[in-house]
Amino acid sequence: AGRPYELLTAATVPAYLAGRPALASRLDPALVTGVREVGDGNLNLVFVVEAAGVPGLVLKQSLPYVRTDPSWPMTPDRNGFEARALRAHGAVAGAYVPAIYDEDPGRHVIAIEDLSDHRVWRGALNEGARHEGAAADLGRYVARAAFGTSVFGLDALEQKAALASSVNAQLCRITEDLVFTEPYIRHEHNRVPAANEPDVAAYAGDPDVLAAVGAAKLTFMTHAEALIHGDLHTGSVLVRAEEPGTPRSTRAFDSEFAFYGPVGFDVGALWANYALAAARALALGDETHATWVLAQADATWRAFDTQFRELWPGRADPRVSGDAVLERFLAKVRGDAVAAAGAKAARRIIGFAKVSDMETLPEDLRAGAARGVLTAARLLLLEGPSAVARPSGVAALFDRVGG
Ligand code: SR1
Ligand code: MG
Repeated sequence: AGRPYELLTAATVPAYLAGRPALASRLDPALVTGVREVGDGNLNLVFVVEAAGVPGLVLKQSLPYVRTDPSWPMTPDRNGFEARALRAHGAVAGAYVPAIYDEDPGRHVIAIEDLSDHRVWRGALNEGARHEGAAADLGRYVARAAFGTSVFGLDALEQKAALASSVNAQLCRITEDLVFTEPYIRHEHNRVPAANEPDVAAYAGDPDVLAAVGAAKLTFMTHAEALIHGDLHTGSVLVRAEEPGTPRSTRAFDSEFAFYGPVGFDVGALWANYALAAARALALGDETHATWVLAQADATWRAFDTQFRELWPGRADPRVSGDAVLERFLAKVRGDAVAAAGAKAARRIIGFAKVSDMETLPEDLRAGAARGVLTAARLLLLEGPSAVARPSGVAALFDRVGG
């Protein structure tokens, strides 16, 4: 067990601010008008600090256990990884992440930019809202973070030092278990409505699915390409639509799972969550929204591809890394993304961490939506290479699922 530390409450936050010089100089504790605890994820405490006449800020504190299951211990050091990722991604993709103001390793607190004028994308998608440009922004975010933290953007010695200090073993273990293992074995974390039990048995019992998931797990565990976000679902994205006088903004937050891993894992996480949002919309009979959501898969990919190609001429070591290397790398990312998308979609149906896209559907619609997601996951895992060759990628697969 780690050293005990004091958890914050809304009442103790102003005194905490006063004791942190980096924060007190930014936000005078006397100006604080309110503190709200808004954490709705599986892991952390999140406090929005509001102030009179000056920008507020957000404090995020790691609990030493899983918030949604306090009997499950979890290293609070994880927000050190988040701090490192916010700084590294902020340096190369600053438009797409919250600014970080302070890191307190003793109490496992980070202070970040208040983005209360944004909303969590998952909730917006669930309501049928369409944030144009967000999917492309995320493609650019993944590309800039991937290029800038890899051997393409860093000197080889610098990149190895960054990699060594970003080994996030305990959080990676969670993904290895929850995404790539538990849905395929009998496990107490798994929870499936009775109506979907045959669907899950067919999916998880298919040896081809298992082989594809095993290969994707190996990729996740061994391909240290770049400092990736590591948990880039739509609940880890804040969006603000463009309005007169206010530009569009898209920010990836909650990067505590960041580590040097396969770039395709981040792209695939987005695709999986578009699939979940689309399955919800289809279940509710909103084909227009489902079609829009699925089109976001191509939007993310095209923006990723374009941004990465734009960065390529600036690569650190072009001596033997010509354009053929670029083409091979992009094809690999796409293949890895398809497999990751399959695994990430299925885990939300079978495993520990469910998503509101499915959970807030009326009971009678949930089983059909979950079945659709599993069918899509299977197609993604089994038809990976041929699926990615098709121009409309994931959307084509969903056309088949829908039809
Ligand atoms: C115990 S953590 C469960 C999940 O929450 C995070 O958002 C990750 O997706 C993780 O797998
Ligand atoms: Mg999270």
